[in-house]
Amino acid sequence: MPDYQTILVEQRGPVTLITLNRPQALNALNSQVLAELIAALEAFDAEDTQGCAVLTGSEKAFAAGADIKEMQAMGFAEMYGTNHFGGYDRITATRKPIVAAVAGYALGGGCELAMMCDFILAADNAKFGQPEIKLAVSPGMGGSQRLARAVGKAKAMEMCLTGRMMDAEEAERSGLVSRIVPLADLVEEAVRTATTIAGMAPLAVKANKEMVDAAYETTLAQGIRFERRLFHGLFGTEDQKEGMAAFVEKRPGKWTGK
Ligand code: CO8
Repeated sequence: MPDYQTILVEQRGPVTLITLNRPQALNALNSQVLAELIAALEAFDAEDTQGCAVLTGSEKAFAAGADIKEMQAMGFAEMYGTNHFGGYDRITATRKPIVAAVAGYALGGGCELAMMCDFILAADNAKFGQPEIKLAVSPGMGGSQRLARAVGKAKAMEMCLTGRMMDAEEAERSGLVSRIVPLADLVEEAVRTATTIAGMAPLAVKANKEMVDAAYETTLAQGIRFERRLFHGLFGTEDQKEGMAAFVEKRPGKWTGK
């Protein structure tokens, strides 16, 4: 395992658990965190023994945003010229699923990072917000777009314009998170959920992720056509034959990933 400074990475069976680890800055996301996160996720995506990742932070903060101290002095030329934080697109390019396990603050870039994952499990103390407006800026890593798609325009607009935080209950009610879990169980429950996903046929996992994601990118008719083509395509896999035979023979399937 490479020697990361700002994240911890461990393999729990088929699940890669990545923990943001800058407690002194409430896991604020700086360039080093981004570089290490991308490296860890690319390694995870390429490792055949790993089927699903969990991304988490601490009990107090998943991540309190992009690192304000790092950005403070930057000007337009540096931001635009280096496409600052454009590298986060590489996180959503991960083909295997990533579950965000969010406890405490998920603010600004932290909320945006959680929303880049495939779904969010929230601890009962989780708080989500896009408070960038209080710094006289705006979301810059997809927050205005993903939050609006997740919770609708009214809540997204209010949160972006006022910086108001949403607690776990409201986040679940609004569709931002899939479920609320007691804080003490959060990481174990996320790893359990990720283990379930990792136990599915790998090509079907990738196809399911890709088609749900397509719902955000296409019209309904295009999305349905895309789903049907992928569904048809899965009938060309060995695992489809095995999965259906296993059902008929009343036994668990054994996947080859082919
Ligand atoms: N960046 C840098 N340091 C931070 C950040 C941050 N986002 N958040 C907290 N810290 C640091 C604090 O400065 C403090 O450090 P120190 O002890 O050296 O003073 C330490 O973490 C602990 O923080 P607090 O003392 O403030 O802890 P509290 O429990 O009192 O408050 C809060 C917790 C409410 C979370 C508070 O820390 C806070 O409001 N943080 C900032 C939240 C915020 O504004 N986030 C948005 C940042 S901007 C952003 O994310 C833009 C994303 C898009 C970028 C795209 C670029 C292209």
